[in-house]
Amino acid sequence: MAVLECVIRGGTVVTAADVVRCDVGIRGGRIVALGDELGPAREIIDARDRLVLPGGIDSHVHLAQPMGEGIVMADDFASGTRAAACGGSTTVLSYCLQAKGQTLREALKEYHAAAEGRAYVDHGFHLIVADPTPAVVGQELPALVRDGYPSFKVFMTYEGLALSDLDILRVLEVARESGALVQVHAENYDAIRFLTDRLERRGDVAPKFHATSRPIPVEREATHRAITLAELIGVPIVIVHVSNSESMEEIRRARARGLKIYGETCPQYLVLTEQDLDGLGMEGAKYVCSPPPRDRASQQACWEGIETGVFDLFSSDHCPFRYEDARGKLNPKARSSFRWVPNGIPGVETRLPILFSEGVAKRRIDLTRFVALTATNHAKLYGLYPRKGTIAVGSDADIVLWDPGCERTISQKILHHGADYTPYEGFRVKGWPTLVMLRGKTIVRDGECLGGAGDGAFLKRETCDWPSSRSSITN
Ligand code: DUC
Ligand code: ZN
Ligand code: ZN
Repeated sequence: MAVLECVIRGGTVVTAADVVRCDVGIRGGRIVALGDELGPAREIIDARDRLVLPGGIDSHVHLAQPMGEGIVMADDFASGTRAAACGGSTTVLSYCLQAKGQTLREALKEYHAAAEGRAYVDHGFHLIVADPTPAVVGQELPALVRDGYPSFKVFMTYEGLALSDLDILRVLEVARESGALVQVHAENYDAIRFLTDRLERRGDVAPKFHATSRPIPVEREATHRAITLAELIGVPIVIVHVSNSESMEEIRRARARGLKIYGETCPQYLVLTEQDLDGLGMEGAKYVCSPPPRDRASQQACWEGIETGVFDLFSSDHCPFRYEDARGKLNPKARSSFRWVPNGIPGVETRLPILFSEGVAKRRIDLTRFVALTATNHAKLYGLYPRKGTIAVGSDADIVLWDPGCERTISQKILHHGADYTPYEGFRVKGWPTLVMLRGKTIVRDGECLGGAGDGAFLKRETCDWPSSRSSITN
């Protein structure tokens, strides 16, 4: 057998199924051997006292997305994927937002141009269907699924983005016929508009009223409706960024009826609350995202969803804006109403440390579940498995050495994203990535980014057979 390029020696290898002490042999960017005392190799990496994890997959990331009206996202493909790498994620699935009047192919051309030569980690695109003309839905979408884009996102809220139920049904039907998976942003647009208008009339315009304008029933109703539409068509969907127990209950009830409904939650729903939006002056704008963080009871419910399998996916919903910036959170109109504060917070670099620390170190979940939630299930649902999301012979050598005892305080000073703040400033975590490898190349070592813009490749993804029950993907 030809000499190995690299052996990761003596670590504890974790997959969604097992925790095994063994070496990992790498050649040509792939894992080619798992076993004891592998070698010889050109490079030996000592992994004693380290967990050896599949590279994280963050399937919900917004990068370089045009926001309109003088607002600019804080991360382009370079800074956003560099931050992903430093936080232990080796694949991101980002969004390609169709503008009104634009075809999806035109939109994709722009996003590919933005990513080309800039990405530090591997990446793919979900297609946000914002202008569902008959040609887009009937011709473009099925062709794009075949071309490697087998996932769409539809919005039930936002000016210029919200689709009618009729249009959502049309998109869901194409998904069923083509094998694509549809993500749904479930919030009731008319209810938010009504509540926002009423709050503004009363002069309740501070950032904290963002949460008041989108209470739990707004999310629960839309979740129920999205599931009903999926049930009518007979197609699986993912309810993304779920924030509370009532929406989770809709997912549970749907599954009890035999539907394939997948659930995603995010760090902000585990460790932030509505109180964070109630800071001095405009400080609360730093936490404005949708759905908004809720209360302690909702945090607890989301933890139960992580533990019991309501959630299959743990993603960041990284959607960064600078705070001290007229093109970000503090744009000229933001002080006049929360309505104008851009929605979204950074989180791609802190996703894994927060879940590991709060979940694994505090014994809420075990290591296999951590890997399923942060890597394997993303690969399985979005057409990347087994190339990505696991440590197995034949898989890409996307590997993270994780120090489970390393204690860090999350701070803007140590992060690599393009935002000028982190909503998790001062948050103490236990567990941090010490080495990150992308297809056999070390791109991060001891906090230093060694990778380069252009290391990351575009991933053409496949359609997949949906697991027949959630338990088959979530272990
Ligand atoms: N939805 C997202 O998925 N991300 C940011 C903002 C939003 O509403
Ligand atoms: Zn959304
Ligand atoms: Zn998002």
